[in-house]
Amino acid sequence: MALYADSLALNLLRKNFNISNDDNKPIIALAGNPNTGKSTIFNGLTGLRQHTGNWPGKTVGRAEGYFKYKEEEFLIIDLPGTYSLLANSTEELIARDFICFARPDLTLVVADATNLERNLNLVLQVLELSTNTILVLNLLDEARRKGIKIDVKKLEACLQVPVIPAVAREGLGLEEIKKTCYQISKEKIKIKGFKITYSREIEEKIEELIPLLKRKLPFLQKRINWRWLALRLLEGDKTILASINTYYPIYQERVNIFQKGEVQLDGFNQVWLK
Ligand SMILES: Nc1nc2c(ncn2[C@@H]2O[C@H](COP(=O)(O)OP(=O)(O)O)[C@@H](O)[C@H]2O)c(=O)[nH]1
Ligand SMILES: [Mg+2]
Repeated sequence: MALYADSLALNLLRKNFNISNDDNKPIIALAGNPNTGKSTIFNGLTGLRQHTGNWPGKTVGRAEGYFKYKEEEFLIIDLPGTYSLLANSTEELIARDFICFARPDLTLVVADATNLERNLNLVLQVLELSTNTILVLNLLDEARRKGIKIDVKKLEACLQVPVIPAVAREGLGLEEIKKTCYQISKEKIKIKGFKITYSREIEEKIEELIPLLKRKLPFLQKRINWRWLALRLLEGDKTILASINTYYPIYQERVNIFQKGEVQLDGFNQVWLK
């Protein structure tokens, strides 16, 4: 019963993102830096089974579609191309809020294999928010042409997520993407996901903050990654509280205690809490 109520609540919340998913298909978010081949992958997976429009209330384009593997059908949403999830632009805000609040079952992050170092920034940020992440290493033909060799197994071991090599323009890797989505959502294979450990000072603050957040914002239990939320607050990110207000409007009073500074988190974020 609780589970049923939870899925109803989640479906209701997902309507904010224009998602109708009353038949509870697994939802896949497609993230990545611009020009990594995200649209090529999206088109390759969905074919003609797609629909385009704008994100609600925004002039940013949005595409959603379906793909099937065996008997299972997946709903895939193409997020705006971004370099980070820090909510510094409308695109970043959309991508972050989608992963944080619409809670996709899986996030596929597409990375440009010719520029892995830069692309890993977003991969790590997505992983920090949700371990249900798969890395698609695209443009491998370009990488090969440039003499770049990537040890996929090693990368997989480091990040502790599935890494799928792809040349999307030639359709290579798409079958593996579908199969991996299926295995993870259907066979409930757990993705461990690399966890960044910060300096002792920051880790102590996180430890201190999490119980306080759980106490003050109990409605977010099982609905948010507490460690990630603590990190955002420690870095003084105001946009996350605004987004919680947007997606959980009936709890605004509780969120406001942080905004008004009634609850002191001290240290890093004193400045903006005042
Ligand atoms: N060489 C090569 N080009 C690709 C590959 N995947 C996509 N592209 C090309 O890269 C460009 C950007 O792709 P697009 O899907 O629009 O990227 P997006 O901005 O991430 O959506 C297009 O010209 C694609 O044809 C690939 O695996 N190899
Ligand atoms: Mg695109």
